[in-house]
Amino acid sequence: MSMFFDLNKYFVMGTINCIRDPLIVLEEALQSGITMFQLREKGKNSLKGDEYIQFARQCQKLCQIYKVPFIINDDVELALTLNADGIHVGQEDTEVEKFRSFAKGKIVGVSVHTMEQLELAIANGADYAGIGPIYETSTKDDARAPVGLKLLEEAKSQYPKFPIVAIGGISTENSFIVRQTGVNGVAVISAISHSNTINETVNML
Ligand code: 3NM
Repeated sequence: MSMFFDLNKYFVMGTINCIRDPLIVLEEALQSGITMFQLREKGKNSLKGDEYIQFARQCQKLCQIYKVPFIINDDVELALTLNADGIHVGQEDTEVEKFRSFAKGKIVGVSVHTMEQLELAIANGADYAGIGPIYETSTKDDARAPVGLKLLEEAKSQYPKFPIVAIGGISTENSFIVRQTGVNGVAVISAISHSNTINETVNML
């Protein structure tokens, strides 16, 4: 059993996604009521080495103050070093079982893009799945073609009790229709990290 988590408003971010100071962005998001945070420090100009680790520690400290689960994308080693609340992995980083065996009680999330991948993630012991991209997104360089709302509906009808979060191109304008599929929450990068009125944005998601 992993710790309690709530996918409702899941903020995903790395330093390169932010126009303002990323720690200020994160704190405003936490104050505004995000229910989960994932550090996704990826891409050109992202922090490396010690700077990355120090930044991760600062994010973790903020999440602890607001009692919001701190999840690390991809980096199993850092997640274990920092004793993060969980890890999120993609289809390429098949570390689910590995992390699971090292870290009982941690949250394990997996990105999936098809029903087959969802089935496998559940069989491998994932705690939740991220399904996407729902809409076009320019945030992820290697994003696939949008899967649309259909896959969310199918996932929820086949596995009604399995926690699912939608990701990719979700905004304050479309989150209502995404939620109508019955998903447990929406995950966003740019909707929050590019917002100048984070409180309003988080409320509207
Ligand atoms: N994963 P935005 S789409 C990180 O399809 C990520 O698994 C995706 O950024 C997937 O909210 C995506 O700015 C990018 O569209 C989400």
